[in-house]
Amino acid sequence: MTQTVRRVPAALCGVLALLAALAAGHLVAGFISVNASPYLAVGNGAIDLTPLPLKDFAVRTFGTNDKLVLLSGMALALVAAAAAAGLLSRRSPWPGTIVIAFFGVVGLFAVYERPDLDALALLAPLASLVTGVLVFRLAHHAATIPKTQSRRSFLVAGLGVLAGSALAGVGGRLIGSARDATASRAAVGRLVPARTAPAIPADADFAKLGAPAFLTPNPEFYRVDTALTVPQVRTEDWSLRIHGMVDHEQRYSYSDVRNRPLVERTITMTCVSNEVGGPYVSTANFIGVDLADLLEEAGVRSGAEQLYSSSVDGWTSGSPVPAALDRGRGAMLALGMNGEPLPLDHGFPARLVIPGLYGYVSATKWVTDLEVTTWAARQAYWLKRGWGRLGPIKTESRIDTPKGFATVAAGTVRAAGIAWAQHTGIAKVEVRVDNGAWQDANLSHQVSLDTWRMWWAELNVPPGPHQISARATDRSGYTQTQDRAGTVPDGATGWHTVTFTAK
Ligand SMILES: Nc1nc2c(c(=O)[nH]1)N[C@H]1C(S)=C(S)[C@@H](COP(=O)(O)O)O[C@H]1N2
Ligand SMILES: [Mo]
Repeated sequence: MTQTVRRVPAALCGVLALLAALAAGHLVAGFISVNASPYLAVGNGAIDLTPLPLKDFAVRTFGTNDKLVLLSGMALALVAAAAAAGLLSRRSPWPGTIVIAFFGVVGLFAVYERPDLDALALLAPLASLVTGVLVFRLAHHAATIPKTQSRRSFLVAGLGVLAGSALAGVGGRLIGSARDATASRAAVGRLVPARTAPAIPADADFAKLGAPAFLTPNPEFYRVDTALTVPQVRTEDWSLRIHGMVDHEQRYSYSDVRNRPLVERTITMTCVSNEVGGPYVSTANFIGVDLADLLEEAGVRSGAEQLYSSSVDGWTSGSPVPAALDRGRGAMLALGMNGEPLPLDHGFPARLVIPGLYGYVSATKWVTDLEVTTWAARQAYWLKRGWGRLGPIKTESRIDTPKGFATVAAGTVRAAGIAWAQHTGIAKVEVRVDNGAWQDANLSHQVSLDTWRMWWAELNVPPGPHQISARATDRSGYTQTQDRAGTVPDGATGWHTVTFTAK
């Protein structure tokens, strides 16, 4: 007759097995690719499966931290499930074994589903599965040894597993980071454009008055993507394929692209998930080549509608072919940003940038494949999940100063912020206090129609609680609507309003 395991050691058996399984998977993934780590693969799979409203909520609520929140939530859920698996196994090791093996299989599936990994990558979740089951059985066995020795042998086994897991986890991390793309990026050196962007004049921003700097430093540039771990692509492993409805399929290596005359353009990018007043808008000098040049070398056939681009991590985007070919718009295959090679999290070695379109339909990072096709033939990542097909950026404005719920001195209050209507241009920004009259703001120098414009104004504010609102008018004559719309399916609308107190 087998003996019943006490509750705490029973739960610990599950948790130890989990730790060992994750560590083993991470160690093996270190030799293949971080993305083969079953834990991360499950997280990435969860992102792709998350229903749209929840994902939009996560991006809005946690911003770039949504990934950390997801990983921590997963860790908590896994520990709870592992403890439960252990508790199910107080009499027989089998229920726990089955639960642990089931998690192992989920990990295998998640890695199998990743488009950027081959069969070899399955070794990582396989290592997790085998380790998890073995450690569970061993720990369970140690926990059932007759009372006198039980505590001690269980403790020894437990500490052994902990130490082994820590070593494996750290080892996986070290081995993995030796394989990442940092060194490859450093080897690229400075990218020198043959045609530089016009210098940004001193009156292009009102940074001293409380609006952002005109060019966003790379570390501050907003980041939005579905990648739980940043894809690691070395220039020597990268190539771009152009195929589909073209006359001559093309393939470019990194040096093929880099050795062409590079152009530089100042472009303001915006995310469709940006709420009114939100942070997902930034400006950089992008360095690269004209996308139209590459597409013309391939020879786009008539009837082509969609440029369907794929990232190395499987994310896809569909851009309208006319926008990609329009020389006046200046769509780019970008290699650099603000004088440097693209930062890893902004798409190194190469990404697309198409002025005037939200990032989800224009700005594929870690891009490796361009298929010229029709709208009917392919549905890109976010289109499948309910977002709009075309994604032109909406005319918007934001108040950066005063900050929400600030207290300021009553009297003359300075407000400052940004406005954007990429590829159309901003003509006017107006501000008002409460429901007072609209007043024209001072506008900064117009650098290009594809970039934001800064504004500032002085407002007369009596003591008390107040609101400031802003609205922009673009060069087509359109004034931002007051009607509030959420970000789904094609971008938020409404006036940004800031509540503050004057004393
Ligand atoms: N591979 C990949 N590229 C991507 C995305 C992504 O999830 N994966 N997100 C897009 C979206 S929604 C936006 S707004 C921009 C953001 O680019 P950034 O992170 O460099 O600011 O990248 C686009 N390119
Ligand atoms: Mo986006």
